[in-house]
Amino acid sequence: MRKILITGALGQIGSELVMYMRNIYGNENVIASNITADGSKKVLESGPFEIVNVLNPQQIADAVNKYKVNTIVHLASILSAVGEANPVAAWNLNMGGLFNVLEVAKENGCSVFTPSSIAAFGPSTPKDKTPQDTVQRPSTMYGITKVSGELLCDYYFKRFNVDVRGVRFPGLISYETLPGGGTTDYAVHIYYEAIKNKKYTSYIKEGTYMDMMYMPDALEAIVKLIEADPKRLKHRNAFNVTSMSFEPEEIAREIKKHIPEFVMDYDVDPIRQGIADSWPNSLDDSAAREEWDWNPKYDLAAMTKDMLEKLSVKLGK
Ligand code: AKB
Repeated sequence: MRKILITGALGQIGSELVMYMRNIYGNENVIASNITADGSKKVLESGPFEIVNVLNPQQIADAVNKYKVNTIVHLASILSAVGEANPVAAWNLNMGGLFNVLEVAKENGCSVFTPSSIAAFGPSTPKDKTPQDTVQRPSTMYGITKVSGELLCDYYFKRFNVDVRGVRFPGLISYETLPGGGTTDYAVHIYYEAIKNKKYTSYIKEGTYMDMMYMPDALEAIVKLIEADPKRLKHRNAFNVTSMSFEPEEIAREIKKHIPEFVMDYDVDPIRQGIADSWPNSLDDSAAREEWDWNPKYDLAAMTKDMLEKLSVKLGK
């Protein structure tokens, strides 16, 4: 039976992953942890919760020992835009946290899942249908921590046989918890503003394509890869995964089908635009499809319909 510790459990992915995993593995077998107890009541009240600062290895080890954890899902991380505003904090948290998790996993025989990102690619990477194995020279601190993290995960598997798995997530779109300072966040904010004010000012320029994914597909990807037959995995870490690639005009057009009065204009943020310009337009995720049957369900139209329905209820509109 899996006993799973999730770090960063009150963040955008964590707050949904905890509930998704509790449903599959049982409430008592999924231990949520976070640096503060500030966030989703559902997560805090439906099963075990521990305060864990991933920069404190003893706190990770204590939670692992207390609950006899055998699987760690490590999500605590600083995203791209916040990382550019504070590169030192991004390096310290993203590298220090991952290192501590891998060490605790090695000492306690745990397997690990941790996400990388499309940010692990850079301006010299092929932009369209970016291959699984290609040039990785990112130009952001967040991206540098993601490539370094991919290498560190490979190292712990090859050197210490720690079963570390992961995907390169694109921008994740969800309605439960807001993302915390990424470049792709516009594709979440646009839905909130469409419902609240019927207008949105995009900080990302027209014509900028980035990969995106709806949260239900992301949650399924995590569990599918954790449960995948290791004999089939040639890559193990840092699988390209994607569901859709669009630019701001396309998401606005899709929203207009449901809210005809919706209008969008632009006030481009040079920092986040620069980050977006350094990332791929679209990924080739065939390795994930071949090795563990990755097969997302939501495209832009299906996601937009669901997001608008769910958010209207949440925002009481
Ligand atoms: C970000 O925009 O920083 C994240 C990511 C793509 O990793 N959403």
